[in-house]
Amino acid sequence: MSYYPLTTLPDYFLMDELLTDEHKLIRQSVRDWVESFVMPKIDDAAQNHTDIPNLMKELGKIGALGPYIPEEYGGSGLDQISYGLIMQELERGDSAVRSAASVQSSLVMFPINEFGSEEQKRKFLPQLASGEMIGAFGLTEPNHGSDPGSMETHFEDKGDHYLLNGAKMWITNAPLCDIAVVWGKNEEGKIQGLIVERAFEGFTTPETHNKWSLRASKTGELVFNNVKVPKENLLPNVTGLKGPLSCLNSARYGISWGVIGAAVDCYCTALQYSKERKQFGKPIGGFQLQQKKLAEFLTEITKAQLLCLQLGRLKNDHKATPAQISMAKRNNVKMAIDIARESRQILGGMGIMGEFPMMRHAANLESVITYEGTHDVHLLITGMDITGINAFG
Ligand code: TGC
Ligand code: FAD
Repeated sequence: MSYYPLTTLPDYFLMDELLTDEHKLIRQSVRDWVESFVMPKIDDAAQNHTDIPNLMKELGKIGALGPYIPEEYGGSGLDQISYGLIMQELERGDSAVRSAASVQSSLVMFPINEFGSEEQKRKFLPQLASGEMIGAFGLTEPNHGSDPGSMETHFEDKGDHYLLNGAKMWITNAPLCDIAVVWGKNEEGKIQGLIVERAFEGFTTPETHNKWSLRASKTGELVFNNVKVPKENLLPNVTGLKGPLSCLNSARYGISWGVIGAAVDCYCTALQYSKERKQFGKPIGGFQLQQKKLAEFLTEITKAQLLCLQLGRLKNDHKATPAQISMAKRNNVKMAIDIARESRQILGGMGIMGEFPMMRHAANLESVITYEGTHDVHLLITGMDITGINAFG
């Protein structure tokens, strides 16, 4: 249990005035759920390198899975700012909790809703929305991470089915998943998406152990050894790398909000502690060096909040570009990991204890700064956008 219950979100520039009552209601209900369901369990889960039991079903109950998916398919039909606020409050608890919701919503439900057939939508989306069914997203491979366009996973057309071979690595929820949206190359070398179901013969999902980051999240591999995939499990409405990358736009957007939650958890903890801890006869929050840290934390959090709010508006109007999303993901994750590391020091020795969140958030954010596109990759995406020159190759 954390020493300090989740407090109100710092709102230095009165951004709540720009939110609707529905936004604030959604934010509060997720915050209350995180405080009552997540906080009592998260430190043990992270210390013991295991996930929170029944997490996906509980996320489904509070409407955190696919919130922007139409209600006819089990979603809530909410806007993008609502999605961002949900991610923010989940990650205040832990990045592993937000990760579970990100993957389910943006990497599994999004492609089925965006690129799937009506049959696929009706078969999979309601169970994914309720959390009855857990999904995974297979893009990264042992030899291809930042460069998924060079993927080796491939499938052949065998008349009444596809034959899938290959392997994916670093896959969130792989050991738990009932289905996986897997990206592979067809016989023409074109990238397409297949919905691979756990029951398919030759499909295995070994777990990755010994992580020091996202310890409360199950990570693993997706291994395909002559897996027969029914033709009706191909996502019919997208071909090319833009398929998986469109899903990443949605997940990256959610992360840019989520990490504000982690940063706020660290900032609020350090601020509270700095008022209570006394050294040399006065609160450490009264020393200039510590006030400098706290003032800079709040400045950076406020800038990140404004960035996300405007990005959410652009996304609501379908005007957000992949490069804008990259800028927000890169900026906000760096903001959060810097605050997590720096705020830990304000607590002195206490800062390394599990009762306080900094070490857990800092360790988690080492994954977050790498996955969904590394810190470098997002810089190059912005660079390519402003110069018109691809600096990846
Ligand atoms: P490039 O030649 O630039 O583009 C190929 C095609 O893709 C299109 N495209 C995009 N479409 C939509 N959204 C985007 N963000 C897009 N970026 C590129 C592009 O328009 C083109 O379309 P077309 O029609 O002309 O074919 O491709 P490239 O091979 O040079 O690679 C570009 C690069 C490096 C930006 C891309 O490969 C990339 O983003 N790499 C990073 C990989 C990544 O982010 N992996 C994440 C895996 S999933 C994950 O980490 C989940 S973590 C779990 C959790 O979230 O909790
Ligand atoms: P690499 O691509 O090998 O990068 C190594 C270093 O090289 C990085 O610093 C990178 O920035 C740098 N680099 C690479 N290319 C360039 C370049 N052109 N210019 C400059 N620098 C470059 N993937 C999924 O598909 N699904 C998931 O659910 C998923 N979940 C994950 C969960 C966790 C906990 C983690 C850690 C990863 C997860 N990933 C997932 C994988 C993640 O997306 C990759 O780790 C990420 O894309 C980076 O790929 P890589 O690890 O192979 O690093």
